Amino acid sequence: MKRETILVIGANGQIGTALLPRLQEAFGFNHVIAADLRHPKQEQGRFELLDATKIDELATLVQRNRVTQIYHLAAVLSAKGETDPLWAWNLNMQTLLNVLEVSRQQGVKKLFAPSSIAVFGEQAPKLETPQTTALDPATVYGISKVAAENWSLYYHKRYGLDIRSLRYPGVISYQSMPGGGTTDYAVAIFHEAVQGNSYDCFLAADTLLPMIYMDDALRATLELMEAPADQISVRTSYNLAGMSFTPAELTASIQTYFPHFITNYKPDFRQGIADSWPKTIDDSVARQDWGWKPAYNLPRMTEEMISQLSAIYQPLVQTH
Ligand code: AKB
Repeated sequence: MKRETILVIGANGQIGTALLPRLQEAFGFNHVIAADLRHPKQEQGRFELLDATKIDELATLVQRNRVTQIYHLAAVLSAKGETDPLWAWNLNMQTLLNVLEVSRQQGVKKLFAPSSIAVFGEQAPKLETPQTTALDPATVYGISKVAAENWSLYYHKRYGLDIRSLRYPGVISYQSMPGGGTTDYAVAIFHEAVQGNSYDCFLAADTLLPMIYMDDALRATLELMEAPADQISVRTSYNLAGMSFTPAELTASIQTYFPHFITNYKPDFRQGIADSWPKTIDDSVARQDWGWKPAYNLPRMTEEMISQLSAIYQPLVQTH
C-alpha cells in the first residue's frame, strides 16, 4: 500500500489540534505535517510555518513533501469575520483557491475543506434544515463558505479533484479554545464552570443552535474521508448534526455537576448571527451516503467535558 502524506493547514486551531493525533494514529506519526502561521504552543510532531494566502509557499511545501491529502482548516469564523468583513473574505477565499489550485496542479489525491451551518440564512427552514435549500447567509464567513462550497463542486466536476466537506455545527472540545465563532460560548462556559466561576453568556438563554462534540466531529471527518468516492453524492458540503441545545439547557446540564453554577445572559451582536442560523439540522443524506451517526448527546458531552477539563484545571488549582 502506498503511504499517504497528509498536510493539515490551520493546524493550531480548534479542530486541527484535536485532529492531528487521530491522523498520526491512522497514517503514521511522520506522515502528518501540521502547518500554520505561527508555531503551536506545544508541537505535536512535524510542523511547518505556512502562510496559505501565498500560493508559492503552499506549492513548495506540497511539492517538497509529496503531499497526497490536504485538510484545509484555516478560516476566519463568523463573529471575528464581522469585525473586518473584507479581510475575512480575502483570507477565506484566497486560502481556499490556493489549496484548490495547488491540489489540482500537483495531483493531490484527496482534499477536505469544511463548510459550516453559517451557509444558511433567513430563507432556510430553521428546524431540520435540509441538505438542499436556500443559502442566503447573514455573515461574511457564511458568504465565503457558500462560495467555497461552489468552488469545491467546480473543481470536482471540471478537474476531477476528490474534495469532500462537512457543514460543521458549533464544535465543542476541551483540547483547545475555538476562536472568533458564535458558538464559542458552549466551550467557554465549561472552562468557567470547572474553575468555580459564573459565566457571562453573549447569547440569550433560549437560543437553540446545532452543536457537535469534537469526538463526533473528528469521526465524521475521518469517516467521510475514508468513504469510497462513489458513495459521496454531495460535493458541495454535507449537512452534519450532533445535538441541539440552548444556553439555558447547557447551564442546567452543567448544574447537575455544579449545582451553584450560574449563567448571566448579556446578548451582544453575536445574537443576530445566531438568530440567522438553523436550530436543528437534517443530516439524513450523510447518514444514507456514508453511514453517519452521532454518538454524543448533551448529557454525555457534558460529562466528558467536565471530566477532561477538571483533570486539566485541578493540578493548576492545587499548585496555587
Ligand atoms: C462559528 O460559530 O462561527 C463556527 C461555525 C458554526 O462555523 N463555530
